[in-house]
Amino acid sequence: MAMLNFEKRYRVRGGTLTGGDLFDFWFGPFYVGFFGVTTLIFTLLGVAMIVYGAAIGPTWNVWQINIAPPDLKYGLALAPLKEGGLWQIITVCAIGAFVSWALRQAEIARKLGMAYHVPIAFSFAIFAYISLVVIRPVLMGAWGFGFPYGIISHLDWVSNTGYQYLHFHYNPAHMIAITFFFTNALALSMHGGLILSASNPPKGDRLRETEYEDTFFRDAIGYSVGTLGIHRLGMFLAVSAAFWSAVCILLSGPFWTHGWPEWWNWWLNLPIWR
Ligand code: UQ1
Repeated sequence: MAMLNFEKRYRVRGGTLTGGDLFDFWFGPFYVGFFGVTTLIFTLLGVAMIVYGAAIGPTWNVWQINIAPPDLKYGLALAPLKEGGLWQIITVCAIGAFVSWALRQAEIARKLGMAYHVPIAFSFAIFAYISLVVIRPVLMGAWGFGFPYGIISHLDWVSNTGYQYLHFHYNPAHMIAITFFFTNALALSMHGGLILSASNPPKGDRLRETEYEDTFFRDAIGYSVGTLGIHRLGMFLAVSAAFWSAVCILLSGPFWTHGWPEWWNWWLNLPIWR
């Protein structure tokens, strides 16, 4: 791939978080960096363990392949490889790869003199994953509370875990998370639609400037959040969706063991009804 003419200007040494000049170069269009190498190592190792887990399992059907966490009897100890040990290694590799990727994003941002919004946003997704496979299992005393790695099996885990709390939709943090996910989709569809409608005109027609975007929403709802504001709103909504997802599962078990519908009894128990 030909290097874009402006790339040369931005391909500068330095800005690395560790390792100095080690791996401070590009491979084709990709920045390598220390954390590019660690991402690659963790990913290759993790994928190899997944393939090994599939190979010693009963099926090659991609929907049914399942690598389960250790039995609850192992608590927070290391388990034998074929009894959840693979799951533990894969989890370490996944976290290593995700964190490496975030740090690589941070190094690229530093090189370009940009702020850290991208790695910060990504870190919320990492936090949500770590909540499921590390923080909640540790709080509950066993790695067996982590979710299994498999397409169908992780869906079954979500369903089973939900039913353990009778009706997960009564979890207030789950309600907040869903509201953020839906509002995020609404905001992105409005933003994507607005930008395309103004800046991607049919052949022969002219492009409409930013003022048109503001005016559209002022005409429609009397308010425009602004061209910078919509991106602040977008990041807030997306990051909040991931954050409250993590909160809703961390509450379930470590801090609330009954059915979630029961949680709402606080309302019926208010002294104002007596
Ligand atoms: C908006 O007001 C705006 O500013 C002009 C955008 O920037 C291009 C947008 O993308 C959107 C979607 C809006 C409208 C959003 C709200 C919350 C009023």
